Amino acid sequence: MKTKKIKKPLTIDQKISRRNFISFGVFSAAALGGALAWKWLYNSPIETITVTGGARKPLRRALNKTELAFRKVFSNNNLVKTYPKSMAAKKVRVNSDIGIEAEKKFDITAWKLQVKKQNSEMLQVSLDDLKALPKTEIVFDFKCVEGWDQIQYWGGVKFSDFITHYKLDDQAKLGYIGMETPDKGYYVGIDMPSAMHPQTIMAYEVNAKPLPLEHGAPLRLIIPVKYGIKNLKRIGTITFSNTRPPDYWAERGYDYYSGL
Ligand SMILES: Nc1nc2c(c(=O)[nH]1)N[C@H]1C(S)=C(S)[C@@H](COP(=O)(O)O)O[C@H]1N2
Ligand SMILES: [Mo]
Repeated sequence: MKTKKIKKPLTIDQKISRRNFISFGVFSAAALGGALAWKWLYNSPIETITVTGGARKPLRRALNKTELAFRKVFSNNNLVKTYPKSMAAKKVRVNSDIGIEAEKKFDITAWKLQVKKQNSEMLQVSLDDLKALPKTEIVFDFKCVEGWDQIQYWGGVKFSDFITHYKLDDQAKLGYIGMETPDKGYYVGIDMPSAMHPQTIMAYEVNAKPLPLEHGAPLRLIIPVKYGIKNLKRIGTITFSNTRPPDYWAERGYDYYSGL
């Protein structure tokens, strides 16, 4: 007769050491996995600096995938939260001044908005022309990637109204707009759906008064669906294209899309 081998029950101490052994194994495997993943990322190539720059290629791929996912659900029916005027900051924060530095000469009276169509036709629009269009006002929470936000009150011409008025609808069928300061020191690229969002305005007022120079006089972009970096101060030129226009901060590694 065959005798069945009877498993001896483990003692408490044996159970504990067995569990320790297993958890140590799991921990080591996880740690090794993490280390290998890190090494893989660390050794992965850095993207070529074009309109975006500085990130490891896999990370940029992840950012671009995220952008595509967000753009699929982005809708111009979704509005950013707005606030009563009474909640707007009286002292509006000034952040940075790239392309609008105070020591640089700028003749505000000579300024005209340069609109460059894709067929390289040029349109020149004065501030008075823009002020003659319906005014749109917005009070919203302005957010900077550097970690501050402030409820602010801006007024100007809705970008989509501007497009309609100047019969630029064919240009608005392209994928992007580019904007740059008159001195070309600061520039942004913006996907067309965000530019055409009903809360996107080209502002010439803050707190119901003409824009001060440090906030981008005579005209600046206010695009509540994006972080502050895309809200270009002192618009010189607007361009239209199907490829991503150059973008100051994207070239320095920030997310091109920079949506909220
Ligand atoms: N021309 C120009 N526009 C700019 C910037 C800049 O440095 N130069 N900084 C951007 C950033 S990072 C932010 S947060 C906002 C700040 O706008 P504000 O100075 O009116 O608060 O402007 C954006 N537009
Ligand atoms: Mo910012």
